[in-house]
Amino acid sequence: MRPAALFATRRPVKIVLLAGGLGGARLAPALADAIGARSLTVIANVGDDLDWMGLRVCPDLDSIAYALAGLWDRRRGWGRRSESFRLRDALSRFGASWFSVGDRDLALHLTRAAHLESGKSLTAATEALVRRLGVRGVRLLPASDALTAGTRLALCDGRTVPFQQWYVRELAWAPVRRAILARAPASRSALAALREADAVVLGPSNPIASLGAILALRGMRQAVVAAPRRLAVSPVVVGRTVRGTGLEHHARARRRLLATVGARDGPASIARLYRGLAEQFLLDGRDRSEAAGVRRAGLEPVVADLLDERRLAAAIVKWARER
Ligand code: FO1
Repeated sequence: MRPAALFATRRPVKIVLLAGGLGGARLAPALADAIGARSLTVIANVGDDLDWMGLRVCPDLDSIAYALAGLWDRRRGWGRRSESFRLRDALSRFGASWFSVGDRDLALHLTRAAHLESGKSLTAATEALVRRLGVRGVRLLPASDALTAGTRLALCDGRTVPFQQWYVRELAWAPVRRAILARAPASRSALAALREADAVVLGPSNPIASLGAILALRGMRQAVVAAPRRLAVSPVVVGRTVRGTGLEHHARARRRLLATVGARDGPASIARLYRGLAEQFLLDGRDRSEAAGVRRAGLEPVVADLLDERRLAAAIVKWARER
């Protein structure tokens, strides 16, 4: 007789990934390939959302949607590939275009506006958009359907500004005193996905502006903690040099925001922010020296290659399947 264990079918593991734009767009497609698209749900930050020319723009949801559809502009780190900016250039004549919306991207924002105008929730609008982009299997959910104002930042110079003004218009140069995160209710779709999850992954995203904004939503933190297994992924690899203006900009924003809670931009310090939320913390092999600090923060360190998405996804799936 054949040994039963060899032929026992493995129950699919349901993973929920909480993420911002850049970290989510890099990891979600690789994770979908590694675990199977139907086993993955992504809950995206909406704290970065803005009202642009009367249209709701959702940078994090959209980056992840484009990435899952194979359309994301990886080099730029936002928006879609093969983009043109004729509208942006035309708008600049009128002195109003620090936020560069691409021509093709605009089609998505207009369609979302029509869905929202017809009474659809952001969850339902996102589902319709993602389907039209050709994404199959993976569910992409906004962290909230009820956000009326996104993240605002109280700057050290005394001003309080919307997140995108600081991040895009001012390139995240101004030191920040405090991030003001919205306390709107978490979306029912996100809470339902978390209830059904076998494993929750706090993605390699900004711990304040992305994950902090998701976790600040009403009901979210309790739903995450109730999940059977929870892993946080370091958003930083200390042992590599960040090159490229886009990545430097992103890292500067993270450093500035971490400083508001007295944290440093390194795995051990970031792990401390996830104490009581995650049980394990995934850090890069180049940052192995931080493992003891991660353990002192109360999380069990797991080492993987964070710069190679395929390997990172494989390490997450291996962790999720461990019992
Ligand atoms: N980021 C920029 O640095 N400059 C832009 O002009 C810009 C425009 C933009 C338009 C649509 C969109 O979905 C995202 C856009 N982003 C832009 C990126 C985005 O605002 C940030 O990367 C995230 O909010 C930070 O997570």
